[in-house]
Formats: sequence, C-alpha cells, structure tokens
Amino acid sequence: MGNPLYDRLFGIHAGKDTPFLHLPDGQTLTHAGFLDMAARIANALTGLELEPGDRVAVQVEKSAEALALYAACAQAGLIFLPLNTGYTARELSYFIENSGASLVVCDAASETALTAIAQNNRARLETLNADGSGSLMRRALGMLPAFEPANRSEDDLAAFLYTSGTTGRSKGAMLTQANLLSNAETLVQEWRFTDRDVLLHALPIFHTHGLFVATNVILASGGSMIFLPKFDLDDMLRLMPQATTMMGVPTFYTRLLGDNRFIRELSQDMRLFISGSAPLLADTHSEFEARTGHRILERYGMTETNMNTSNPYDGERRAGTVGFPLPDVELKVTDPETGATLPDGEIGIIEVRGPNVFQGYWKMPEKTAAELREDGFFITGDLGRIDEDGYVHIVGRGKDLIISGGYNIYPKEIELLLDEQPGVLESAVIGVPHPDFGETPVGILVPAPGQAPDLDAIMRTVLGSLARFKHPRQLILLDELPRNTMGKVQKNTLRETYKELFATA
Ligand code: MLC
Ligand code: AMP
Repeated sequence: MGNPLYDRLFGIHAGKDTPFLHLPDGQTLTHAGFLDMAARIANALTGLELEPGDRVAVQVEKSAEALALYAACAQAGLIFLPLNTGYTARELSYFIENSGASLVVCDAASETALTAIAQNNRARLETLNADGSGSLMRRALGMLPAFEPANRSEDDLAAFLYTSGTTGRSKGAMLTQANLLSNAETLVQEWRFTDRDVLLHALPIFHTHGLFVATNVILASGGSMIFLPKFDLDDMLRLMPQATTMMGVPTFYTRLLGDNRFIRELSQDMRLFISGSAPLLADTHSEFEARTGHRILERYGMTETNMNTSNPYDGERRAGTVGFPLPDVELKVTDPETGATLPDGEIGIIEVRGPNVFQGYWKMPEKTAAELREDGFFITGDLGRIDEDGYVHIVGRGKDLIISGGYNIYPKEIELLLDEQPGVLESAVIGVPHPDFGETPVGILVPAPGQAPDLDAIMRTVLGSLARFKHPRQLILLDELPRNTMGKVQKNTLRETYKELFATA
C-alpha cells in the first residue's frame, strides 16, 4: 500500500548525498544522513509501543533532530503535533489532554513541569534538547538507520495543528497526508522550486509556515535549507548571499529594511522572497523593491488550509493583494449573514475549498460544522474581495483575531484570564498597530465598583499563564467599555482610541 507522505517527501531522497540542512555550526546534513536519523527515531518511537494513528505532542527547539522527528512520525504513521515553544505548562496541559497524545517530547528544561501532566494523561515523555541531546536521541542512536514505512493512505491523518479560537479554546486542526502533499507539490510548481534552491529558513517549525510551506516545499523539490534556530538579523544578513529564496512573515521584511547593512548586493543571487501569515504593508513591498530590486511574492494561508492563494511567479506581484487562488483551490467571497456568494468587487467572508482543506477539528464536531460547510467550503473568517483582475484582497477580519509577528492571538483567551483577576469587572483585549510585530494586544480593564485592580500583579499572573507572545504589551484602566445599543463592546472604537499607543515604539 505504501505511505504517500513519506514516499513523496522523504523516501524520494534515499541514498542521496546532496545537502539538505546547512546547520548553524557549519555542518551540513545530507538527505541520506537526515533519513538515517529519521529512521532511527522511527525505530525508537515504535520501541515505545506507539502505533500508527497515535499522537506525538512535540514542544522542542528548532534543530535537525526536531525536523527528523517529523519525518519519523510520517514514516511510522504517527500524527505529528508540534507546539509553540512559548506555551506555558498550563497551555500544554490542555493540548496533551485534548489530543490524547501517547507521547510528549519536550526540552529537558520543561521535563519537571510536564512529567505530571504526561502521567495524568497516560502519555510517555521523552526529552529532546536544542543541541540534539536528550532521552529520545539516546534511544534513537542505538537503533538501526532503516525503518519500513508504516502503510498509510493519503486519507490518513498526518498532523494536528492547534489553532486558537474565538471562544478562547484551542482547536486541533486535523490534516491528512493528502492535505499536506497536494499543497507542497502545488507550491513547488507555482514558485518554481528545484533541487538547486537553498532556502534561508529562520521561521519556527511548529506552524504551517515554517513546517508545511517551507520545509515540505524544499523536501518535495529536493533543495536544501540554511536552517537557523530563529530570526537573527546578523545571521540573516551574513547568510543571505548563500541562499536563493527566503520565506518570512512581514516582521522579517520590516526588520531587514530597518537595518542599513541590508544592501542590494546581499540579495543579488536570490531569486524569490515570499511573505505571508500576516498582511504585508504595500509600503514595505515598495520599499523592499526600491532597496533590493526584488518584488516580494505575497501569499495567503491558514493552519486549517495550508496555502490558498499566491501572487504569480511570472505575472504582476501586486502589493496589498494575496494574488490568485492556487490551482485546485476554489475561493469565493460570501455574505456573512446569508452565505450567498457575492459578486466580484464586493467585500465579504472568504471561503475556500480544495484538496488542501483540513478534515475538521479534533473531537469538536460543533465547531467543525460551524466553520466547514457540508459542501466542503471552509469559512475562513477573513474579510476580502476579488478585484476586476481576479486578485484577492484581504481587507480585514470577520473574526476577533490579532496577529503579532505572524502569531495568532485570540482576545477571548486573554479576556477570560483578565476577567478572573481581583478587582476586575470586565475586560476587552484589542490589537493595535505595532511597528515591529504589525499588531500587538492591549488589555482594557474595567474595575469592579469601588476597586482599584493592581495592574502589576495582574501582569505577573498573565506572565505565568500565557505564552509570552500573547501578553498584552499594556494594560489600561477604563471606567466603562464603549457598547452599542445591543450591548456589544465596540472594539473598533477602542482600537481607534488607542491606535497611536505604539506609534513610535
Ligand atoms: C517573540 N516575542 C513576540 C513574538 N515573537 N511577541 C509578540 N509577537 C511575536 N511574534 C516575544 C519574545 O519572546 C520576547 O520576549 C519579545 O517578544 C521580543 O522578542 P524578539 O527577540 O524581538 O522576537 P524574536 O524572537 O526575534 O521573534 C519575532 C519573530 C518571531 C517575528 C521573528 O515571532 C517569528 O519568527 N514569528 C513567525 C511566526 C510564524 O511562523 N507564523 C506563522 C504561523 S502559520 P521578551 O521576554 O524578551 O520581551 C500561519 C499560516 C500562514 O499564519 O499563512 O502562514
Ligand atoms: P493561522 O491560523 O495561524 O494559520 O493564521 C491564519 C490567518 O493569518 C489567516 O486567517 C489570515 O487572517 C492571516 N493571514 C495569512 N496570510 C496572510 C496574508 N498574506 N495577508 C493577510 N493575512 C494573512
């Protein structure tokens, strides 16, 4: 029967001594070397009695071994569940319980905090550190570098990616092998990736962008990656001349442009810069072109769908738009009230259908039914329109979402925590413009009658409860929240009032 995901992304490179990962220590790992590592880990995983379909929850730093763990899960038919390294133990506890993970892999630094959580959920726990050390690789190194891939079909689940939601509870988006493969193979064609490409990879590998867009595209094309642990401006400037392509969130581009050392010559051998995960300002697009001569190719995607649209490789890459639907992806703009398709030019909710669209949220049939129509269209919650030339524009969000440096933050999750704090009657969290992160959350608190909430103490509680990137960058006291006649909080009014808060930050 085979295992399409393993065969088409990984197995095709068996025996190849061509570079796959250029690592920060100057070493290069070949495709064959990477597959050996993955096979050893797959043997270690089955040695832990994991079986196809089991979930492996992974919160580790970016490393060759961490990526090999993804390959090993594909090979052993396990469902890979990567988690943001910023999540606190409180947040992780939910993911482990909700997913029913059989194995948790974490950094040794989190072992103490996570052991009890794993035990409570009858999950095993192994460690994997940024330098590749830890109990998982100790097991793997004693194993054979060969593993017969588990029989899987394209319809089998390959990964769960948790994405937060409007109610404050995260949802596990179930992605099949076909979801991942179809998108990777389409993007290789659309963006003309070949085995000569060297991708400057500074994104985290626990999200769609760094894992499924960047890594899968390189795997499917046979190219290599300069695999950096994180975005570091000095590293980017030093290594760009060795790369042919880069994928980044808009913050990557604004940070590069903010440095005078980023001169045209550094990118003269680059063939493509791609941006996504958050809106790229048209100004950034034109400033980048003026500095480098390159027009950034902007595309649009989501955890639930991988990539949906892209600006063209050859045609006009239009600033402020996300281009055209990818081949096989149907995209329509609908009336938020009735669901009826709107004529081109009108603003509505973007809906998408195609082989890239996920199978629903794990164990959440109601949420799945609310967002995924029976006819297969997924209601993205993004507001958009299609212009007269067919370019898709994202003009806002129908969902109450903040995107900070490419990370999604749902205000509800923060509001629920703020509402519980002593002296707080209610709260509203809004996104305000931020020069580095694009947007950043701000918490507006209304004191309970006669109370004076201690903002420092509240901030300390937030620090211990939520991942760093979700922390409101400021808390503000207000006598009451602006409401419309229906009693609904008018976040637009608050956003307008506080829009300059970080104008010069
Ligand atoms: C880090 N911090 C952030 C943050 N990233 N805070 C808010 N938003 C973020 N995105 C915290 C740090 O922990 C640090 O805390 C402080 O903010 C400043 O850190 P920094 O050193 O300036 O940040 P840095 O580590 O350089 O990270 C910024 C970044 C990174 C933009 C490079 O966040 C990043 O790589 N983002 C990419 C996210 C991504 O891959 N998104 C794709 C999702 S998939 P302290 O304690 O020091 O103050 C998706 C679908 C699609 O959306 O279409 O692609
Ligand atoms: P996530 O749930 O992390 O996958 O984030 C997906 C969301 O990111 C989308 O629903 C959009 O709101 C946003 N997004 C992704 N790419 C773009 C883009 N190019 N322009 C504007 N928003 C984007």
